Amino acid sequence: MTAPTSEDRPLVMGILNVTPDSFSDGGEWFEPERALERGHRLIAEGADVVDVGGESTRPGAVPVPVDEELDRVVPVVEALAPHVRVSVDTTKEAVAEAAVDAGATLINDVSASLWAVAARRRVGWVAMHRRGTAATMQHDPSYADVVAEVTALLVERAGTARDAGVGEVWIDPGIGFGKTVDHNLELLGALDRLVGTGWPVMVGTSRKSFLGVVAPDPGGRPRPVDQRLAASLATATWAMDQGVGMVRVHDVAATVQAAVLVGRPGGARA
Ligand code: HH2
Repeated sequence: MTAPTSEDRPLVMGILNVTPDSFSDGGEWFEPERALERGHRLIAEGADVVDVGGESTRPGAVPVPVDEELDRVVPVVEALAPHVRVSVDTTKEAVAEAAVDAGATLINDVSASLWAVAARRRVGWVAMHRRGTAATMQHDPSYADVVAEVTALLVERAGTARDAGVGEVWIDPGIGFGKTVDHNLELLGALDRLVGTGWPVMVGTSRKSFLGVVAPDPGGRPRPVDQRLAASLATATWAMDQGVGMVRVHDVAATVQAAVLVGRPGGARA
């Protein structure tokens, strides 16, 4: 299974949320002009892929009707695709199809269910693990063995996708999607097992709430979302050092620096 990897470093996917309600930057890039500005900024900072999403996946997020999601996503994909590789962050087949028509070449699928679209359209596919939906996923998630269960599901889906003809498959443990703080830490601690499956691995920890809990402020309070850069960078660096091929982040410039260091010949991974 081949996936594009930079010769010298892991890939950095920059997040572009064209939503009014994403957990860390909801509303900031919602206007089309602002979204494009943001997209070009991510490119200038060195993003290898820009991930365009029109529906927040945060716990409790309100579902977005398909027409609304298309209106948010398609013009932005179309405008950015000539300049950078674009992925579409969606769970809807119609949105994935339209985004591919508009130039996206990777479907970032938090439901791990759209492999048939990727096969038909000859584009890449990210299979992310989640438990339940945005409405239910943080209702007391439990696993007998989170690492084994997540790995088994992802390997099964990746194999199905490959058998269906998808040539580029990524697997992603879905940090924060139906997982407690401890589950997230266990999964991060066992990234080598995911990498060991042989499938290219992608991870997204950027600004997620568990970071604020694990690395609180000096008074012991969970850090708010605008104070999670250091922890985001630390976890992205850890993931890349474990052999993860792509990290999904808000703070591209800083993460590219980390990726260069980790991936540098003679660097941490050599
Ligand atoms: N995390 C989010 C969204 N999409 N896709 C993958 N493959 N992996 C992730 O960890 C992942 C993802 C959540 O982050 P964000 O897009 O910043 O927030 P929201 O879903 O609220 O828009």
